Amino acid sequence: MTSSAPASPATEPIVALLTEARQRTLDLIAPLSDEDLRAQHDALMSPVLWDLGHIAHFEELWLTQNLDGDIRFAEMPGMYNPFEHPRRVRGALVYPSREEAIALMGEIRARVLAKLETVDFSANHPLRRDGYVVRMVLQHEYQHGETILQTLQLKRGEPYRAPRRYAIPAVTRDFALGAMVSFPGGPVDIGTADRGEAYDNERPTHRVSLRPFSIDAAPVRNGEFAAFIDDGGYRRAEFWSDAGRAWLVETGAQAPKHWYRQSGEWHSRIMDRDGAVDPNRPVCHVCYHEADAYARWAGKRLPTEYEWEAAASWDGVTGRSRRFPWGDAPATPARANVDQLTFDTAPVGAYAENVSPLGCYGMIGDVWEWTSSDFHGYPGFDAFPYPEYSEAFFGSEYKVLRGGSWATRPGAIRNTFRNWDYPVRRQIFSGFRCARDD
Ligand code: AVJ
Ligand code: FE
Repeated sequence: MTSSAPASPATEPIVALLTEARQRTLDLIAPLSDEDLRAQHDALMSPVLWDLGHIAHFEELWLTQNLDGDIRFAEMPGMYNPFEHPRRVRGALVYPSREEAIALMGEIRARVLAKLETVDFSANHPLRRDGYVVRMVLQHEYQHGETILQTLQLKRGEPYRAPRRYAIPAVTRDFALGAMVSFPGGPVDIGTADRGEAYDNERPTHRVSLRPFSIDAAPVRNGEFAAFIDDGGYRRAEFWSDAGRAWLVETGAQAPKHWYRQSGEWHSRIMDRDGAVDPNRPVCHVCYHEADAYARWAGKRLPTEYEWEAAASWDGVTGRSRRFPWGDAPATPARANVDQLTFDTAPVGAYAENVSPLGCYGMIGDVWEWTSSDFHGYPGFDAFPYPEYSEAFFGSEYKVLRGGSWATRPGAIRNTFRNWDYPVRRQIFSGFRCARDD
């Protein structure tokens, strides 16, 4: 291959971000055998080779084919189109070898980098302006990294062994069990007008008026959740909604996913680490119904996504919303338990900066938090740049989750970010905190 011209000053940071995103993807899969990459480990998850091919083809679609002119496809045709091939059938597709998959990712990337040399990101084009489309592709790779980690937690055979780890800081702040903070009610700005990185479902900013409420100062912890179980939480119908009871009957669940009893103690396996659950870490791998039942047991309820966002972002002193609980500075592994490489939740209070103006700890990182809200477009929602990212999923069958998890990359989380899943799902790194009316 002939060497290309050096990147222009405008594309240099973008190239560095793309390179870093790819390095992380390759680091995550490095410990996996060829069989691990090809297998469908769970009906809910794709073979990792599917994610790899999909990452590459999505990038090719948006950063070569759709970069100028009309958008020809929203998702690429062929085996890596998620709508043509739903997850449960992806195990039956014919995949390239690991070497071929990685080579294809590299070939597409080389073409993308060559193309980016010629792109004018200052142009008044909604896809290119401020580099939006590149950040969309970056976030897509970040999100599939979290998806791959969900698969690895579920993987068959030998547990996944992490390639390297970030250390979790020591706990320096104490949050009393069950402590709540009060929001006085009144108008708050929800969502964002940002067009540089936000998804369409985060826009537009809109002012809502909230009634006074209290919200847990920390996510619900394993020790608290164990108390719910010990109190017959999974057996007492009064705590469960109709749909929750149906889920209980169907699954026979008695504890969060990956928990098991050993000599009278709760243990869990997180990747390749097996041991007693830490009572001070946020509970993880619970579905919406479990969160909802716990809240009822505790005499509380789940927050709406507006309440959640107000508690994470609203600065009553300045009367404006922050991008992150600590301010507008980006998420980093020092500020919050994000970026995958802790490979676990962290004890509450380990990230001293990770507190919102209202006094809520850990709203970014550790676990996605279930809210009581269905996933809908905000008033004035405008699908951009493709309806298959958000709009295709609007409706009452999905619940919104907020705040990202330990497995979320910093570039793919902020106070306004909205995730969604079915209320029965617990393959995601999901927990919750409770609220109540004041
Ligand atoms: C936002 C996490 C629900 O994984 O289905 C990845 C992200 N969209 N590729 C998903 C996504 C297209 C999406 N979630
Ligand atoms: Fe995707």
